[in-house]
Amino acid sequence: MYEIEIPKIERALLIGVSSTTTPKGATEEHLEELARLADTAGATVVDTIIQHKNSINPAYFIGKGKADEISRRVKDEKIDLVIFDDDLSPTQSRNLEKIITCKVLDRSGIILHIFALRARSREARTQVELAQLQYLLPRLTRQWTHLSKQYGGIGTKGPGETQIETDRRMIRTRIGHLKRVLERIAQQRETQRKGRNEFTRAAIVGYTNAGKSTLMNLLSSSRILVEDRLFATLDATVRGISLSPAHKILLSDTVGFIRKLPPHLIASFKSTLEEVTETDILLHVVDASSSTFDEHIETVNQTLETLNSLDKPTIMVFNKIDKVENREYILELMRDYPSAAAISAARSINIETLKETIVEQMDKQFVEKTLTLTHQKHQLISKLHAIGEILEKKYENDHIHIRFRINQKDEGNLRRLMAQASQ
Ligand SMILES: Nc1nc2c(ncn2[C@@H]2O[C@H](COP(=O)(O)OP(=O)(O)OP(=O)(O)O)[C@@H](O)[C@H]2O)c(=O)[nH]1
Ligand SMILES: [Mg+2]
Repeated sequence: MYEIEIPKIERALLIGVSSTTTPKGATEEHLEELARLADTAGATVVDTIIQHKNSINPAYFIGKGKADEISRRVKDEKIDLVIFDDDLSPTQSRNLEKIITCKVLDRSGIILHIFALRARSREARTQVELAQLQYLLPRLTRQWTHLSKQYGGIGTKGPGETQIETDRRMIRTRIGHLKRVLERIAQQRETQRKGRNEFTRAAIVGYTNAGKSTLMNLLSSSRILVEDRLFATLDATVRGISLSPAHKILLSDTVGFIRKLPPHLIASFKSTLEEVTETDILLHVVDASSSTFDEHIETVNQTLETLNSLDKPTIMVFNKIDKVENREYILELMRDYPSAAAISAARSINIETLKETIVEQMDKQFVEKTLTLTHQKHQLISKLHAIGEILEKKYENDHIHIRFRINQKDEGNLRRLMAQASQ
């Protein structure tokens, strides 16, 4: 698998830009998050630099003078890596790498690197490699060359071809191959999903590190990896849970979102993210103890919008309330989001309330039906129990009148059952 290399002793310098639209305070918060990303990737942050600039330099992103200053610091302070919080165009990265004589990465580059470090399953590894190669293709400079060795000498240099051209050609071939592999995996997933269609499905979504996997583990008694690091989860996990005899759901936990999640990643993680797009209910988990949680909500909503899932029935779940000292603040939150649940997944606080909220949401998706059966068909009742909740049974002469509730999704099952019974 191809990986963007980070040198062994990774001393990193972080660069952010503030402007009238992004004040210094906001840039500082973004850089704090970038420092966590750098730390997750294994680098040590030496310093952060903020430049105030209202217009972006198309050639260097920051001003040329600033780039020269960074270059001097890289030499003097033995920096191995310069990370920009904003995404650099391929031209900007190439120009900067000419001035700054160490590796230059942007936010997308570092996120891709973390995904590569964390990907375990074959699917996640394939998805990450595809996103990395698509990111790399337009940025290929001399320092990335000799990929041919990595791919076992397939397609060695043709006559008159430069090394960069050879590498580009090989990357394109590899991208084509990875896309085909992912298509096959997507088909398998689709088949698995078909078998689960009759259940109500809920997906836990939210900003990275919000506590999604902690909540999943609590609700389903699983042991998914929980870590105080970004992007602990890259694979989707699905578990069946029973909230009440009539309220069974399939719950999935999946990859977290972050500000400026690279579009290549969203595209290549399509099949994992389908756990989100194919769901009936979303549980949007928010770290209520974060000072920037509004921005997190906004980012998650924007990502859901790109996945065409913003209009799904959503339960807001404010997590980590054990870390919020100001009680008044939580009350205020609940006034702003009256149908939300305020919980602590780690301390198991208010989990029953959350379950009730999910049940209420499910009930909105249920329909009430009545049936009249002859006594001979009373064995149908036990089958009805399996797909719905019986609310009332009335015996009258040789008939039974039944009033029951059924998930709209199960109406197909009901029709099949009735057809069998009338044969
Ligand atoms: N204090 C406190 N910490 C929590 C709570 N819920 C989760 N955490 C901690 O927050 C960190 C992240 O939790 P995870 O469950 O891994 O978060 P996630 O949303 O799955 O994160 P990614 O998979 O990385 O996107 C861990 O250190 C958890 O122990 C909570 O209710 N209170
Ligand atoms: Mg997780």
